[in-house]
Amino acid sequence: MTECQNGAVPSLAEKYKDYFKIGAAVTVNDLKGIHGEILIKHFNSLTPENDMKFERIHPEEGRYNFEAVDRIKEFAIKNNMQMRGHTFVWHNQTPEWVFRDRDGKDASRELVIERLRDHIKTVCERYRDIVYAWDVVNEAVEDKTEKLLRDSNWRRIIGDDYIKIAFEIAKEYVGDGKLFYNDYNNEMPYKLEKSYKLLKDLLDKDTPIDGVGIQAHWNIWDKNLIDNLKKAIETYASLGLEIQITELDISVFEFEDRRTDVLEPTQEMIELQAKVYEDVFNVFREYKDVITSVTLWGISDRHTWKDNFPVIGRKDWPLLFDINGNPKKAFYRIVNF
Ligand code: HAH
Repeated sequence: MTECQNGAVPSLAEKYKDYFKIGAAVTVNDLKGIHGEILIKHFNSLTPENDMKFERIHPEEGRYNFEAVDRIKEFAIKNNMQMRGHTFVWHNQTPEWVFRDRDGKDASRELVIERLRDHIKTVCERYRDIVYAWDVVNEAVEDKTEKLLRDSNWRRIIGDDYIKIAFEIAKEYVGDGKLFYNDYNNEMPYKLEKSYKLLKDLLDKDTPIDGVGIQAHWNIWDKNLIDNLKKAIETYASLGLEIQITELDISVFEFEDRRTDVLEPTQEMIELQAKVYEDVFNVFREYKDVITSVTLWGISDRHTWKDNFPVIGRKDWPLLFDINGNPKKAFYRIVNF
C-alpha cells in the first residue's frame, strides 16, 4: 500500500473545502491506477491537459473528437468533481484549417468568427453542465517586445477585437460557467502591467469576462514570487475579477537553467520546494475571497509537461506527489495549517 492510500494522509480537497476547489490537469490514462486513486482522494476539479484543445477536439472542419473529454467527464461525474474548460482561443495547438479558405489562402474574418462560434457552441453544449470555468482566451499578451498583444492567426485575421468577440460568443453558450482570460507570468511586473491594461480595456468595453487565470508555472528560486503574487492578486481583484490558479507547478530549475545532468532532485531542492509551496498556499488562503480554484498542472512527478519544457527530455519534479505517487514534503506543508 502506498502512503497516499493510507488513511493517515489527509485529503487535500477536503482540507481546502472552505477555501477553493483543488484541481489537476489530466489525460485519460490518469483516470486509472495510482493517478486515478490520487485524483479520487485529493482533487475535486479536473482540467483536460490537452484533450479539449482545438487541434484535439476539432481536428478538421465538421469533425469533432469527443472521446477523451467524454471519459474525463464521466470520471468527474462519478466522483463528484467539476471541470475547467481549456481552451478556446490560443496561438498554439490550433489546426491550420481554421484560418484557411478552400484555396488555402487566409480565410475571411467572417469565416473564422463563424468557425469559432461553431466550435464554442458545440463544446459548450456538450460540457457546460460540468464545467464551472472556461479559459476562453489563453496567452494573448505579448511578452517579448513592447507590444501589448501577441501576433497570432486569430489576431491577424479577425483584428484586435478577437478577444472581445471570443468572450461574447462564449457568453451565449456557457450557461452558468465563468469566463476566464488565462496567461503565464502574469503575476510578474512586466506582464502584470500589460495584463491589467488589456483586462481593464476589455471591461471598459463591457466584455463579459469574469476572471483571470494565473497559470503559475513557477520555480523554487524566484525570490520575488510572493511579493509579485500578492500584488497581482490585488491588482486583478481591484478590477472586480475572480482569480483562479490554473496550471500550478513549481520546477526545481530556474527557468534559465538548462542543465541536463541532474538525475534526481537534491534534498535542498525538495526542501526549498516545500517551503515555496507552503508560502504560495499561505497566500492563496489569505486571498480566499477572490481565489475560487487552484489547479496543479499534473498529478505526480511520474509525468509532467515540465519533463519537456523548457528542455526536451530533462526530468523535472514540480508536483506534490513523487514518481511513486507518494506525497512529498510540499504536500504535508500545504495541508498542515
Ligand atoms: C501552458 N503554457 C498552456 O496553457 C498549457 O495548455 C500547456 O499544456 C502547458 C503550459 C505555458 C507556457 C509557458 O509557461 C511559457 C511559454 C509558453 C507557454
